[in-house]
Amino acid sequence: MATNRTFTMIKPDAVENGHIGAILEKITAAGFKIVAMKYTQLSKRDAEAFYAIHKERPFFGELVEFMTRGPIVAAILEKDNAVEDFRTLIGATNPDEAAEGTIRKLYAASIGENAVHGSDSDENAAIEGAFHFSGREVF
Ligand code: RTP
Ligand code: MG
Repeated sequence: MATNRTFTMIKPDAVENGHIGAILEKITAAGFKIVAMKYTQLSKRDAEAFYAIHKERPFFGELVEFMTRGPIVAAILEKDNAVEDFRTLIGATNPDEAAEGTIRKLYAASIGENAVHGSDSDENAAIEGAFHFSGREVF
């Protein structure tokens, strides 16, 4: 995957609350092109693997429980400086600390249930995109 891509998930809380359309609108209005997208649900095994880096953290069990409780939207997004610009668009992990107008400020309820995921590096964007999509699902 090229380094002008990032990976996102619209998390179960935002899906449950009916925010898929509004979040996709914010993403495309900010200049991101959707190059892959699916509506899916993570198994416990998927979530444990996806978030393996956090497995020693106290919130790991809660995180896996949350991320598997309902469907998500997974997508690969393309834009210059995608990883950094997307992290700016979604805002801080804790919505109380997120800047006005960011997706987490608008749609997240708590640090745990925070509406969206954004890759934190080009390397992880490639790993996370490949976790969810095969080559022929990326356009
Ligand atoms: P993400 O990976 O989902 O884009 O979020 P992030 O980089 O802003 O935050 P990260 O540190 O990678 O944490 C991953 C996800 O774990 C949950 N979390 N819960 N209860 C807590 O203190 C806590 N801290 C993190 C959140 O869902 C966070 O997005
Ligand atoms: Mg992260």
